[in-house]
Amino acid sequence: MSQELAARLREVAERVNVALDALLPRADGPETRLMTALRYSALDGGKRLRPFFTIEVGRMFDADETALMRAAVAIECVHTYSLIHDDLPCMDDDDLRRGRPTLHRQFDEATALLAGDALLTFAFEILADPPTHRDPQMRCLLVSGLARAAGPLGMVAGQAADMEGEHIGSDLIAVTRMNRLKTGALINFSVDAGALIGCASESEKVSLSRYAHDVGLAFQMVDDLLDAEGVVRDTGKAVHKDSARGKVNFVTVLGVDATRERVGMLAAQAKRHLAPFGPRARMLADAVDFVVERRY
Ligand code: GRG
Repeated sequence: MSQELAARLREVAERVNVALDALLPRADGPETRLMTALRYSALDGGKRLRPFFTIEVGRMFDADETALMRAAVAIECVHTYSLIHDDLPCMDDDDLRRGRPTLHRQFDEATALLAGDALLTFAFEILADPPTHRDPQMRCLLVSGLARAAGPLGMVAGQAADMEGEHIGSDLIAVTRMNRLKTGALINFSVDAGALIGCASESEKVSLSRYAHDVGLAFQMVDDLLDAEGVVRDTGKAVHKDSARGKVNFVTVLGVDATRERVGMLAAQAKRHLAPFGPRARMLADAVDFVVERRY
């Protein structure tokens, strides 16, 4: 990873943590346990890759930093909710996330369910509130864009398809569709939100959305490679889960070598979509290498 990208990722992660800490509700009394749980999951690190995409894309168009940060925080709230719910016993039943006990392990199932619900709904409150953008139309576009990416025709549909793994079999098209929805839709929106807030032109939005499409797929393929070949010390979560549970993913369908080859092709293609932006998109191009080379 280039030193400049490492510094940018660090800067975004630090600023996202500060913004999340300031925005997440605090309460005394009976809700204290829920609020502590929210903070356990939302403030416990993670790469903050989706916020990075929103902020970095927006900065290419000199977009308002407050709008970018609030959108980035909302997207990270939805991402965190999805991880909390995905880890629950009724879904993937995982004990480890980001190198620590999963939320239901640290607290209890009901608290984890509520913390996920709270983060999901809070994301839309953040986007809809006037400080996000002076133009209500822009706030509406952000709300509906995130709802579409995360909802019944987006991430939730992908998760449902993932749970029906045996019906997907080893059909590469079905596996690709499932992952486009489960992981790709939110990554796409994180890029699209930056372009939207930055008032990018229609052709710029299309190029960036194509970039996000390819990065999202490559990201998931690398996730599957890490599940097959990674080590818990690096990933901070259990590995070899999919094969052990009979789940389909890119590696179970294509094998390690062909998956890696496709990651390389997608990475090259993603960078080509950045050509119209020239050196302005240098960090987005470097982020492709980070996605491909990551060990966690
Ligand atoms: C429960 C509705 C619902 C959806 C869950 C995203 C998801 C759908 C499940 C997560 C399972 C998973 C590991 C998917 C693979 C891709 C992915 C989202 C990995 C985690 O994202 P990172 O690596 O996580 O960006 P950090 O910890 O860095 O934030």
